[in-house]
Amino acid sequence: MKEQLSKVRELAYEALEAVRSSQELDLVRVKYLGKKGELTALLKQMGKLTAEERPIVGQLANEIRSQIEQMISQRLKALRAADLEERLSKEKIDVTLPGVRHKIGSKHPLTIVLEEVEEIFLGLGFSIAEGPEVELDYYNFEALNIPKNHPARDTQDTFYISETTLLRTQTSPVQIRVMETQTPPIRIIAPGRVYRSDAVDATHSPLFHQIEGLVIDKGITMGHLKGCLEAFAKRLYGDETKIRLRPHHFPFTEPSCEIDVSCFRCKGAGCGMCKGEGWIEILGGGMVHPKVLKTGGIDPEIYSGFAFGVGLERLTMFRFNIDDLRLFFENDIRFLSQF
Ligand code: 2NM
Repeated sequence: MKEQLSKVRELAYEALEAVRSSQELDLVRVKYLGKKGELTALLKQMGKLTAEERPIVGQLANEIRSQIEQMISQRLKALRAADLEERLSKEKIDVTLPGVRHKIGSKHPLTIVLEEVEEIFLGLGFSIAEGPEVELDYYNFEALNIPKNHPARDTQDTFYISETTLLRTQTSPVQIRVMETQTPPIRIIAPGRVYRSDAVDATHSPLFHQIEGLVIDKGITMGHLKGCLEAFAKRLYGDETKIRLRPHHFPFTEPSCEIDVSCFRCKGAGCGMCKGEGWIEILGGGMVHPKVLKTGGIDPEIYSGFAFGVGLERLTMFRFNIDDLRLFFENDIRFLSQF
């Protein structure tokens, strides 16, 4: 029996020497020390021994058990150390390797110019107003002195949602909503998406962006309109920029005008960008029609105001020398990544 015990120890030691992982080690532990293990099996045969032999063999068995256990914990330590060593050598990082470059996006050109325009008007004391893109016929047309049967209301030009609602064709309805809820002095710009039922080409899109402005106070004149838009044009296109006003017609302003800026490329001499004119039309404006003021709840006998509108796509095309409006909406990364 003593020899058998020594043999078990010898075999256990050999097996433990051979293990290469903690899982293998566990299997060996169970095989020799487990409930159905070799050592336990031997101890079950102790009944066959004499009374003198039993304590001696029992002590030996206990010694062997603790020797095997000690060996197991030694092996476990060694395996863990080897494990750590291997992980450390594998996970070594070479700080001289080039890094992984994260691609970050850039602002859309329309956003860049919109933010510039907003900054300019905020600097001139304006606030920014917003309103719904799905708008009532009343705010989009009626309140702006565009009565039923006016050509601007043609279903060819406007996306109607129902008899009374539509996609706004301009941001002027925002101005009416502001007139209804605020008392003068009013100084706001209303930037945002507008919709027209147009076919897509290099200069048309059913969705585009407008920035409209409104100033209402006592004693506001066309002179204020000109001074304000001249300051805007100079900040956007440079200090040498000039503007000129040409008579025009809008239903919601009287008098009305179109506003040209001197060509920032040729400084007025005439070039491809201004089609030889020296001037580029970018804005429309005028004095808010007394009927429109009244509809907005403002007394035209006490107050007057000017309003203007500008197309963001057109501004941006001149700003970055872009010749096709479709580029703004196609989301081609080769175009967008240039900004
Ligand atoms: C333009 C041209 C002229 C305009 C008028 C108004 C309102 F609501 F006050 F009457 N808002 N915007 C206006 C006037 C817009 O865009 C070319």
